[in-house]
Amino acid sequence: METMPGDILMPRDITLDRVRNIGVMAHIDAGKTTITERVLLFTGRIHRAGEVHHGTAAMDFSPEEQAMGITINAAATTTHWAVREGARAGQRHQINVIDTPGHVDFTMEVERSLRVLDGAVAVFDAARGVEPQTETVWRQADRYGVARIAFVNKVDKPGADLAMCLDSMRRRLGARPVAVQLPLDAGVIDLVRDRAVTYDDESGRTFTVSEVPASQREAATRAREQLIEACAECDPSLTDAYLAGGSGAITADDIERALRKATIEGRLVPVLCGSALKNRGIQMLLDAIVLYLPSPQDLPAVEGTHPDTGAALVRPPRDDAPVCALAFKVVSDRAQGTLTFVRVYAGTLRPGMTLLDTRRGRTERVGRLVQVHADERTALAEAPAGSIAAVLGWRDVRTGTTLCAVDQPMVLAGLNIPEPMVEVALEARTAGDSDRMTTGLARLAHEDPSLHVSTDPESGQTLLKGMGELHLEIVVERLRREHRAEVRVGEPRVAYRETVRGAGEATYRHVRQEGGTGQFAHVALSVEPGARGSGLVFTDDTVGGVIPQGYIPAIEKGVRGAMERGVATGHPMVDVRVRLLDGSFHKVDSSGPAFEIAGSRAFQEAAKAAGVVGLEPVMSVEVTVPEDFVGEGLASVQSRRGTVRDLRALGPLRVIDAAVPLARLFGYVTELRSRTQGRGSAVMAFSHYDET
Ligand SMILES: Nc1nc2c(ncn2[C@@H]2O[C@H](COP(=O)(O)OP(=O)(O)OP(=O)(O)O)[C@@H](O)[C@H]2O)c(=O)[nH]1
Ligand SMILES: [Mg+2]
Repeated sequence: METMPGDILMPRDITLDRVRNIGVMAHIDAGKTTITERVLLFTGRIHRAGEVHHGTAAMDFSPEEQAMGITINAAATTTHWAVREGARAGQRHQINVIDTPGHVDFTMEVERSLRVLDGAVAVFDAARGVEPQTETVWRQADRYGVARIAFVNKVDKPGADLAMCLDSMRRRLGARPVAVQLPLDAGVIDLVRDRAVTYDDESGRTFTVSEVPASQREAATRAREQLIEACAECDPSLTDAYLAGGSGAITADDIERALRKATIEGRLVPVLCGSALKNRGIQMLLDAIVLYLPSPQDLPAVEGTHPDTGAALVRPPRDDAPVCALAFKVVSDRAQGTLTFVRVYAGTLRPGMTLLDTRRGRTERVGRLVQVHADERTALAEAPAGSIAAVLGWRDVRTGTTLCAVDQPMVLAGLNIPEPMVEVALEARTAGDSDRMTTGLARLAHEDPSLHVSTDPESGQTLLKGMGELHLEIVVERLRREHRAEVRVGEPRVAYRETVRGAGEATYRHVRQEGGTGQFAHVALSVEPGARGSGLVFTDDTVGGVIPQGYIPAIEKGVRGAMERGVATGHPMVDVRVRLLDGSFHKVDSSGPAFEIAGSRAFQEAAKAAGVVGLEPVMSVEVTVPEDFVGEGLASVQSRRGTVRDLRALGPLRVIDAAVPLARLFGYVTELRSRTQGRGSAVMAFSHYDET
């Protein structure tokens, strides 16, 4: 659905300090989509909240999401909110929200969202606290410096425990959480304003403010002291007032100001609580998004480099600056064409404008510009600095590409692409299916950089690599539904890789003399292990121009190609540092291709000298079983080469934290259920690569 002119949004009707670009992130099932749905409801963006478990949530709009009741794609929306009291009372703020998936297989969606967002709401299940994928998304947010507030959801559930949640955030995330609310039966205690907020009915639309009930007075006073102390510690301007007059000398506005600063600096995480399903706590969550999370203006000017010179550049988030935007998501739809989501860091995007695609060195025209709400689009006259918008019709712009003013080029850091961990072989049913499979896969891989398509050199089969079984299943389903390609799918296998164990050196001379033309390239290089996840780090340490600069990229290309093919196990090699040490060239016979061959061969020999080891993904698995089934739970982990790291009680349940190789996890959940009469459950997240 698309609303056309007439609805064109007015340019910059909201100043930059009133914009919030936020994500909702958590472990699977914490309630992110339910919260986002309520946010839309209480801000008047939608008039009836859909439920995830009925397949009617606006944000989970794809047929696969509706059928499975989980989020697969990061979905964007925009809404508005004004806080009712305090220093910002009555100011209309624009909140751009991205609801992210929690399932480990869709970690790419979280990665790309956090890359462009300024703040996030981290959601916790009140009865579970930090879960394995919470740790992953928390680290992703750390990596991109995204400020966070926490929402402890599902306080209506038996076993809900705010103190346990705070404690697990401290222990497992190394975070510094500070409660700004305590749960009540039908509402919360607002610690900032020291009062109770109780909802009038189930709809959650209206609530009554009253004194903190006597039974909670002591707990509320203690929690409020802790909140004020935490604020005073982070804000020197409050410290003096606090030391002189105690907490009585600190006003609600003081607390809000100090908390905002501490949250933006990443020193504190304000913690709210509520129940999205029961419509509790959403208005105060919206207030907290406005009050504590940063606007684009609160962040440092965006940093990048000049594409040709590599010189460092910064650009302020101003509407009149030269445009600089990052493409972070591509969605292709057969009916509607390609939609490219961009975060505008500087300048103003307008339809008709020509921008430079810094990856391809080509220009792209901005055709139609839209604001996206789930699967609806509204035409935009412009997208100013700090906004998130989408461009229709770019076919070749890839995720992670910087688009900028043609005469003021600037490249931003791209995004981290997770390594695929599982692969399957695909076989098209008919020749027609084969063609449709090829085009379909190309489109799907263009949307999703965590999906890799290749051809097995031996069998000629199409290999599909991705983050997990579910990820690949969804791709096959979309091939069938969107691209009408029927395929047979092989058994899932782990995508192994290799790396070097130690350091090694090698020299290779590539010399050919055939007829009149010769080939000459001579390369000496060293390899050593690199940090996990670093891929290839290549440096040129040669001196005195022994190899002309123009041949260095060819050597690196040769090394990269050899890594992709693998040196010893046939699996791709990762995480090595390569230094080019020495070499020589011939004025006539040397060429790029000759140096590429020499680079590749020298690398293979150096890697063999260093010692090659296989690597396999290991997952953190959290197994939850009733107390009587602890033995079965432990046995299920041990029988799959797992290591138990921790065993703890969670009310009447026992939680086993284990590390288990992914290769041994296919079919695990089904086995666990049958061993525990259906009462055990397991969730997992990527942990690390281990030697095979
Ligand atoms: N009891 C209770 N259940 C809730 C609450 N919020 C959400 N749920 C339920 O929890 C389930 C998961 O909710 P979702 O909103 O889909 O969770 P999510 O975090 O978006 O999950 P993914 O996107 O798949 O990672 C649904 O059945 C919700 O109805 C709550 O406050 N209390
Ligand atoms: Mg969801």
